[in-house]
Amino acid sequence: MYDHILFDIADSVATITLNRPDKLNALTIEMSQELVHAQKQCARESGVRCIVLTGAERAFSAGQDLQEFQMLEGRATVGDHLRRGYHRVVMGFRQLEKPVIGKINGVAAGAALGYALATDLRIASDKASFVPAFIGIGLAPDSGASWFLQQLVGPAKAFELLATGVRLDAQEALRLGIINQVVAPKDLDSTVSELAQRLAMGPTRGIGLTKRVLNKAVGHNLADTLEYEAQIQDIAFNTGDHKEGVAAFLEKRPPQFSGR
Ligand code: T3D
Repeated sequence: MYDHILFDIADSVATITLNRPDKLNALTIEMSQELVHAQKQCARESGVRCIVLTGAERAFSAGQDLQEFQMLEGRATVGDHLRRGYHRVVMGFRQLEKPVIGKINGVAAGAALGYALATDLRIASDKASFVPAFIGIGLAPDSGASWFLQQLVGPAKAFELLATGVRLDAQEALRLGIINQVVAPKDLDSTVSELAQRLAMGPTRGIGLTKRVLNKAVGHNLADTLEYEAQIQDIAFNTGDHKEGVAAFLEKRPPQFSGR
């Protein structure tokens, strides 16, 4: 069905794999289109309750395919290229009201660093690395890398990383708060799979609304956020999973969340 990604749904978890391993899964226009298509399917299908984003073989992704990039010259502005492709993918992950795990199996560079940071939490192999590669080719950050990094590490560190393009190993990324966990390569599949299953069995609407409120809180003051939280809680309060959670607590049994 797709040429540049793999897409698989099993046990309520959708796995999207960036799949151009001979080019370190470098990003193309076609890959962006396929990612947007897959994101829409994940949003639409109630049977999908968690999404995992990863790369095939040794890399997560080397960012924009620089050969394709050269061919684009003169055809569209870079800004339009970003708007049509990367922006839709990044916003797609942020607006998907289901948990998205970044399974960072290898290097994540340039725009692919933006994709990794657009996930909700990141589990990395200790072979993974993070390269804000934009500056290496004389570009400024895009794909949300400036926004995400500044949120995660603060402005001074974000500037240092983006202006030097330094390659961070997984342990350093963990220390800086860029990722959630580092595991041995042999444990990456099982760690992510267990987490994905746990999230997929959770109250999906409540998790989605949590994501919505966190997205909104950035850039708003406390008073506005309190009001928005109240509006969101009205929605969460009316879900079946909320009723089930309360009933299970009172009946002293584990909850059976349905995602509704
Ligand atoms: O509108 C727009 O699109 C602008 C948006 C731009 C967003 C961006 O993503 S800008 C950043 C683009 N990416 C880069 O500049 C990264 C370039 N690659 C690297 O710096 C390194 O390859 C890595 C740090 C990612 C990995 O290093 P390493 O040592 O593990 O692998 P390698 O030996 O450098 O690369 C392996 C092969 O992949 C090699 O090909 P070969 O020699 O085996 O035939 C290399 O040329 C190829 N490759 C790596 N990155 C890319 C790539 N081919 C095309 N595009 C790439 N980005």
